[in-house]
Amino acid sequence: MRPGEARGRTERDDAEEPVTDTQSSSPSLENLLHETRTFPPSGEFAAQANAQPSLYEDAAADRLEFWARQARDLVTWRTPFTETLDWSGAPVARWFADGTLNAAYNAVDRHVEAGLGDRVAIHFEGEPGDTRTVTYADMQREVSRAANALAALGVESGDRVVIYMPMLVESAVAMLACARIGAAHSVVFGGFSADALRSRIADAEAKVVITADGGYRRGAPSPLKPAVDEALRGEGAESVEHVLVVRRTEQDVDWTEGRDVWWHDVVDTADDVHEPTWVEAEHPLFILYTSGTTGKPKGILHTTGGYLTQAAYTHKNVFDLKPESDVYWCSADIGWVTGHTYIVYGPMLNGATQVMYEGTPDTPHKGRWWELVEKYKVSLFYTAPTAIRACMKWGEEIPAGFDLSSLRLLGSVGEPINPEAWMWYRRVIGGDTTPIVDTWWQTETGAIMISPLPGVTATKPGSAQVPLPGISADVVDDEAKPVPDGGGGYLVLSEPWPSMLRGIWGDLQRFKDTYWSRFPGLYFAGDGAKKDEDGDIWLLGRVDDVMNVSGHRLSTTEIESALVSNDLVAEAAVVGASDEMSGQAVVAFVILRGEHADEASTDEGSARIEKTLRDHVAKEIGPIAKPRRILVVPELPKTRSGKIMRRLLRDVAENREVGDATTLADSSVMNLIQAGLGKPS
Ligand code: 6R9
Repeated sequence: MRPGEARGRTERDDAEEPVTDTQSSSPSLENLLHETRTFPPSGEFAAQANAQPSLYEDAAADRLEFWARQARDLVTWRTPFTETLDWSGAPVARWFADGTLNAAYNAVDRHVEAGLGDRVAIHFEGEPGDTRTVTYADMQREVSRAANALAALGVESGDRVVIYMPMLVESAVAMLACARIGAAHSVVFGGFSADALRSRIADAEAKVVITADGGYRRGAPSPLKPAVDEALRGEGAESVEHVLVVRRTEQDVDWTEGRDVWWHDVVDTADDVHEPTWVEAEHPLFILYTSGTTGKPKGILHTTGGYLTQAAYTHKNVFDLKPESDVYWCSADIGWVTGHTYIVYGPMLNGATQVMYEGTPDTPHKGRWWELVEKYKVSLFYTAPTAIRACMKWGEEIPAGFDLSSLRLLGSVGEPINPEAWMWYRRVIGGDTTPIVDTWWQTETGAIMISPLPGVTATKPGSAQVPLPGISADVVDDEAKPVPDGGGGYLVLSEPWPSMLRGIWGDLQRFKDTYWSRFPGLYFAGDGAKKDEDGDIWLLGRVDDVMNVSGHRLSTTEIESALVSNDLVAEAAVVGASDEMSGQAVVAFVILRGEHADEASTDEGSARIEKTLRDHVAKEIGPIAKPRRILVVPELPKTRSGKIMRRLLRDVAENREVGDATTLADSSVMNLIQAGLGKPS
């Protein structure tokens, strides 16, 4: 198991995990909803907190005025806006639309202009132990050089640049340099395969790809550039004119003359002064691809003014950031939205000092994270439940060996955090005192939406609790009616918010269909939720065909199509089975093509098939998507209309008695499946 940044890290990892044979030990929903422990803020914390109860009152009194005030207070505008929200083109919102600004100027330059140039922006720690300290003045020079270099490579405002990088200072610099010249960045997680990279490059029609020779993972250099070369050899990536390569590991790389350029050749030599391109508030800032319910990833589009406003507002209030004294660390990878909003934009907009760490939490030892907390005196720490659960497994004596007393607030994101993990996090990492903020949000929402406010909310283990001031969220039933306290249903967002997605790149209809058609006028998040007797919201996981493995979104359909693209497979069905460590684990049921069916009859043959298919999925999508188990079956359970009944397969995968199978077209199928797997039907 490789726990990792806030979005987990298992995907870069090929480590086999033991098959979980027992039923998930996670507490049942009923247990969750009877959670009675609460932790009111200490008087001391409340007195110094950025967030005060009046924030809720202000937002309730006039929501739009509230957001306009945040936008004016937290963001510097080149041209002030006069209109807060234009919802006439719903569901595509326009926030602060007649204002102009620049994201990189806001994240970097204005701090230097305010005399804070010597403040550390990033304490970088490489996995091998190399370090680099970057001040805001350094950032300004570096981002300006990179912006000049990109412009010299022909990148213009409105173009797209794909960034495929390890966790390096240059990754943040690259993102900000794009923003500085008005180009949209599209970061593709470094653990994704060449094929996944190619389809994203093609969809975004990127002009430049920024990458590195490699990065350090688990004590060894891990190459990246070869995947870019492979991606660009395939069809669909013709838009790419240049590949800009950061030297990190000094591994040998293939070089395409005229196309490939070294970062140190063109960025380090560029002018360190650059006038930002002032853009309209609705100018695209980035596209980030995420799994949907179909096989094709969605390019989630975010624009500038509203996104920056909510990034800064949430980072300031949810993490209680005091930029003069705090050291903040979000363990996410910049390949995920958490890394965008809570490493690059939120913290830097607020002038924070942060830690950025390249590697894995257990290299060279399982106390590496806590060693870094001690070394940099980290005070605010943000990670994912999957990482917390891994640390629980490693044992509390490991964090106990380090001085964690600098920590004053802990955050969680990516999946529901079970109360046990929440309590462990607070007690072992937080010294029994730190508030814990369990933050619910999505790539699509751009920034945190539901979370306790530290210093204000009495926290409750396992619940994300309340919409932030300015956010309208609710839980509704099938008829879109809000459920009463104690009831369950679907999580919806009922009013537009500044950092909301502005669409799916190139596919307005899919944007409308995916989020706005289930409940007209309401944004459907795809998550099931309950309201407890206090009205607090509990997230219960996805209700669509999206799985959450170690906090990563994976689509069942995407993995199914990867499996079927292999010659061995006739048909495949994928389910997310609950798993103690990773939340969910990918379990695939496959029907082999006739000529291969016999091969699976021996243990050796089925092991070989399983390995071939797991490797195939890793190649098609990335190691994160590798099924934990592959079960060869003679049939798949289908309804009369031909829909696979994944619910029944989930029962099998979780070793439960199979539920109601009466709507199956052929009721004997489940018996056949069970018999083939050696289980009593
Ligand atoms: C930020 C991020 C979004 C999905 C979301 C939900 C799950 C995220 C959560 C949570 C329960 C939390 N999720 N945070 N579930 N409690 N605090 O993770 O974005 O990768 O787009 O995933 O993650 O299911 O719908 P993204």
